[in-house]
Amino acid sequence: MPEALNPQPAPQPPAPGVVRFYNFLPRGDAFLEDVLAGLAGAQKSIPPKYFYDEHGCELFEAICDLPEYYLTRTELGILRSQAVEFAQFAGPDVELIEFGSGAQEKTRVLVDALRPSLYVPVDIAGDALRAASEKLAADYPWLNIMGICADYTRPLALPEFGGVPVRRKLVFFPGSTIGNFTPAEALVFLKQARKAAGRGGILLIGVDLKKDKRILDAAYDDSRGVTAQFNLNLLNRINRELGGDFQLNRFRHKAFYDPVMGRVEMHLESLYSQFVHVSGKRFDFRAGESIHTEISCKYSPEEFRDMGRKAGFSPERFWTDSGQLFAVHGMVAV
Ligand code: AVI
Repeated sequence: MPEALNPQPAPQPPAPGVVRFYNFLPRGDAFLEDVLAGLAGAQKSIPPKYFYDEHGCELFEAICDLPEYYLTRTELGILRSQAVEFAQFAGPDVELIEFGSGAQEKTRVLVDALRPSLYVPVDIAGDALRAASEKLAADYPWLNIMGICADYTRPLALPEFGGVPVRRKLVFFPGSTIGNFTPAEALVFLKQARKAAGRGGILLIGVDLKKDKRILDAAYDDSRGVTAQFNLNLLNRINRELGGDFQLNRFRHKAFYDPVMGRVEMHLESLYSQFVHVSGKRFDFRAGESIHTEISCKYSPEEFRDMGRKAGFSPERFWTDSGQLFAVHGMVAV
């Protein structure tokens, strides 16, 4: 056969994606202010967002692999098995916004399924955000990425990326991180997510379900002590970054599910009567007194749908695993 005189041009590889980063972390030392204010309260407390220094991020990754910590693998299982449905639900030309993007393992499932026009990861841990986004860009060279280093528990206006087709925004908030807010804070966050999604946009959110106390107690106080290290690392971070003198062996990790409140509480309990300094200020502890470091609220499907409605969403889809341990809600902004 003679060769065709007018051969078709070879298919072109997709254009390379553009990767940009923005830093919206406030100047000044919010960490110091929050720690000093938290330790001065009647119930001492420190916000859980400060767990995530470099070592804290590594410890959290290790928690996600623990046999007792069912949340990550269960949610990943739901995402993998429903990826085609998510793509139908979202449609083409999606801007995928992810709050608390972390290691971006779950993101990859959505990027494969949705092939979004733009991916916008938002995370407080700037170095980890950059490293994970650069890895993602290497694996998906066509993907446009706009990384935002920010504290998304505060109001945040995302910059326009421009130049890419966007028909719909999809806000992805996996991992049941919503549980680390009080219900009142969660509602504020959901209203912000509603704004970020815009009318007709989608919220795809992972929410841990209420369940047997024994399963939850073990998930937050694992037999290898990784969650204990994660909790105690907060004191190390204070020592290093804020001139603290906590002695880690004088505190213990304490975590339990309170079925009445529907939440896990994590504390660092003082083993002795003692005092510590942070940035030159003295704080006294009674033996048994604790620093409250985290709540992890669990929601029944209906409780969470109600909260979504209050925030301006129409709850339309609900996916769970065979053991009904974890839920993924699909809600549309109205
Ligand atoms: C990030 N967040 C959803 C985790 C949780 O389950 O509340 C943090 C965590 N704390 C202890 N183990 C994991």
